[in-house]
Amino acid sequence: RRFHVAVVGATGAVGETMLAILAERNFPIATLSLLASSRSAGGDIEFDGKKIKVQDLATFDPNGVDIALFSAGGSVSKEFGPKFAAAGAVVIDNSSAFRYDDDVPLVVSEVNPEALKNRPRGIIANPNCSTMQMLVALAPLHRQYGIQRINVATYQSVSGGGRSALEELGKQTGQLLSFQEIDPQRFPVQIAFNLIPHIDDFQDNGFTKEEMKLVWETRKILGDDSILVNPTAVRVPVFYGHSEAVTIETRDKVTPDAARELLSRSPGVEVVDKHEAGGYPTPVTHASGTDAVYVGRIREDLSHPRGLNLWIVSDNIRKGAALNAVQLAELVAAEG
Ligand code: A2P
Ligand code: 11C
Repeated sequence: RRFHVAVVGATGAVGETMLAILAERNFPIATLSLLASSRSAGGDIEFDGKKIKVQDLATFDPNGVDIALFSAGGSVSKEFGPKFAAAGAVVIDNSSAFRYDDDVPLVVSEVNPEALKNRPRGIIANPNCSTMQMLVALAPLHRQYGIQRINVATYQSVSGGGRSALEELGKQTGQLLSFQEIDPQRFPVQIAFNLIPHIDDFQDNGFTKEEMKLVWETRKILGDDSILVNPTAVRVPVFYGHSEAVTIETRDKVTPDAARELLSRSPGVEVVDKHEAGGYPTPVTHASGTDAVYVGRIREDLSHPRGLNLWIVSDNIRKGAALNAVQLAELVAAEG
């Protein structure tokens, strides 16, 4: 069977990668509707060698759509996601609009694929990129050794902020290298040659929403509200690929060798962990433009008898967003 697929936010950084991945993986498409705002409606996007016109989401009739991939921001998802679902589509939503609703499954394809079958509202939520890559690597360790606590500091690339954020890093870098003034718009302060410990809105508890997503989403996806997560989320001047320095404390001791062995046979994970120059993953040398979650720098926590350190790197636009959304669409398609 082939499906009528709609991509909402098709002109965005995630949307364009959803299209590339649908084509790469030969998703069984009967018809493809590309939707965005009225600003880009009427333009052409190439898909699998053919030009397709972008349509205005506001005036599009969702009847007949089987699977809709949404990545146009939370407010667009809140308004249009339920309308597409009511018209009969399965909505796979990349925004944070529905992730924490009890009747919306939150699914990482390698971790809890069975959860997507229970979707009373016809909506499946795609996790945030930083949680996604962390759990592809940590879920196998959790199943075998019981993770009790996670300390994580993220190093998140600007592409997480969409096309305008990519442009701002490029522009500021050029301006600063030619001794010009910069004028931060998309980030609160200078991002080129800088680090910003602030992603998404501040919460009452002093954490940012990006940090709290790591807490809320980890518990929901692993189905274990007892897991303690202590996050710090930092934006770094990298274009593509998020990195994470993670320390886990487990119920049962896991040695670095056992962790390397388990992770090297876990789906979606690649271990890159040689103790030599370049023997570890980085966003540029490994992650950018690829599908795996790379894990390196696996070593014992010197300060805790059941602690383990890991360095986890992945392309936030691919596994962190577009690829997982397409993998969820493949699971839905397999239902028939
Ligand atoms: P558009 O190109 O018409 O603005 P990014 O995350 O890279 O900034 O991309 C955001 C995506 O969401 C784009 O495809 C953008 O379309 C789309 N989008 C933003 N606002 C709306 C809206 N109100 N209706 C439909 N699509 C929207
Ligand atoms: C970032 N993680 O790197 C964000 C982008 O909740 O889907 C995705 C935000 C989300 O800026």
